[in-house]
Order: sequence, then structure tokens, then C-alpha cells
Amino acid sequence: MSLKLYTNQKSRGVVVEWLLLELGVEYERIELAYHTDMKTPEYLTLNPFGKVPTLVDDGVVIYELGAICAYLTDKFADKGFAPALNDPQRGVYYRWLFFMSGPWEALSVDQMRGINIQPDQKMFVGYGDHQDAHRALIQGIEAANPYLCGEQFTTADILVAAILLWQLKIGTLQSDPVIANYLAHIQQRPTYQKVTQLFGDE
Ligand SMILES: N[C@@H](CCC(=O)N[C@@H](CS)C(=O)NCC(=O)O)C(=O)O
Repeated sequence: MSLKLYTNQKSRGVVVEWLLLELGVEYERIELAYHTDMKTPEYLTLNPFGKVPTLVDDGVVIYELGAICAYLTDKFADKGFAPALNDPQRGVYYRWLFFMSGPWEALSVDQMRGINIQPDQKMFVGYGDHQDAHRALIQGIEAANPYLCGEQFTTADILVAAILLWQLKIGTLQSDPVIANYLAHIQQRPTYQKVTQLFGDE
């Protein structure tokens, strides 16, 4: 099997597993424990951060969740999980991949650390402040019809939905009718039952 996924059941690696499930692709799953397995010299040669997820495809190493998602989507382009290169929705697709990996990830971590951006810091903080990032999220999701790229369910939906579901669960995101309406469409998908198993009980 050429694809190897280093992950932990309680990590962002779940997003990659959701994508692999939707793509119907086989992979070897390597569960790494926090603090120990992830910090061995061998693993640090693959992922210098000592974090998960990491994907290895025939010797090619990819870490960073957004990069792994983009890589797999392109590798299995025939499955149709991204708008075509010449489709204007491709721009929307990219916007979401980068929004979630950049500003939204930074905001989420700052929230967990209790950091509030002061007005004079907004200029150099990539997500502005909490209100700005939240407004961008809601504005984007409000335009979903029913998915982020229109009628095509894409990897952007997996990334966005997985992270929002997780944040709602841990309480760093407040429920909102726009978010709830969008997630309801995702939860109606036939694969969703299997996806909830990936998320586990807690
Ligand atoms: N920016 C990275 C973040 C990866 C990350 O922080 N992973 C966490 C789990 S969700 C981790 O492995 N933490 C273990 C550690 O830092 O020791 C990505 O998107 O892949």
C-alpha cells in the first residue's frame, strides 16, 4: 500500500481520514501517541514538528493538514472533490483551504490560549480579530448553496465542516443558524454516519 497516514484518533488527522473515506482510498494507518511516538528521532525526520497528521506517499512526505488535503484531492482528481482548474469555483475552493489553514487555525489557537487581539494589533494579525474572522466565516458560509463551491461537495467542505464540528463540540465556537444550516447539509450525506465513528465518542 503506497499511502501511509501517521495520525492520532484525537487530532486533525481525522479530517484526512474523512477525506480518504470519501475518496474510497485504502491506506495504512499508523496511530502515534502524543508526547512519545510523535517525538522519536525517526518520526522527527518525517515531521520536524513532531506533530500529526503526516502522509507518506511512496517516499514523498507531506505534513500540514491543508497540504495533505490538497495533495490527496489532486492525486485522486478523477473522484471530483475539487472544482476543475478552469472552473471559477476553484478560487472559492482555494480560499477555503487557505482560510482554514491560516487565519482560522491561528484564531482558534489564540482563543484556546485566551489571547484577545487589541485594536492596534489588528493590522499585523492575519485574521484581524475574532469579530473579523467570524464575519468572514459567516459571510462565506452564508453563500454556500448548499456546499461551499455550489452543488459540488468538495474537500473544502470536509475541512471546514470537520473543524467547525470539532470547535462546536469543545465550545470555542458558538452555534449560529448559518453554521447549523450548512452543517445540516453535510450531516445528511450518506457517508456521515461513518464519519461520526472517526470522531469517536468524546
Ligand atoms: N499546522 C499543523 C498543526 C498540526 C498539529 O498541531 N497537530 C497536533 C494534533 S491536532 C499535534 O500533533 N500535536 C502534538 C504535539 O505538538 O506534540 C497542521 O495543520 O497539520
